[in-house]
Amino acid sequence: MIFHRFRAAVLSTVAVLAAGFLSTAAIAAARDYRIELVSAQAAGAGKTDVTVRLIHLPDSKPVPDAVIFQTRADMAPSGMPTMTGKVSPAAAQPQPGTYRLQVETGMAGGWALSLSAKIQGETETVRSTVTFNAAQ
Ligand SMILES: [Cu+2]
Repeated sequence: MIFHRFRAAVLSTVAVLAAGFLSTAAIAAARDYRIELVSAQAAGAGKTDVTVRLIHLPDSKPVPDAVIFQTRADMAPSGMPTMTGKVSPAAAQPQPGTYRLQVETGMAGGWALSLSAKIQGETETVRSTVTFNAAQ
């Protein structure tokens, strides 16, 4: 984490020197993270519990206490991008670094879940999309 802050400070100095570097610096921070699918399990009729893991790539460690604040689920992988499902936090949360959301998957098939995560100590929002299969 100390290395992380040091590098962020270097990047903001560069940004002050040349405003054009600002967006590049922001993208570099978000790219240090990956959101990956852990599991997609049926959770009653028309509902799927989707568990994802947030990874800090430089040390491959799961990141706890992130805030998932923007979500969207749709059937784009099945050729139905306008068919959406409501997303809410699942009642029971898994171990730190993993996050579980419940998606109202009214239809079986391939779904895409887009997430935005706010990570402590990072100014840049991490955005990612995972795909999963919903059973009926
Ligand atoms: Cu559909």
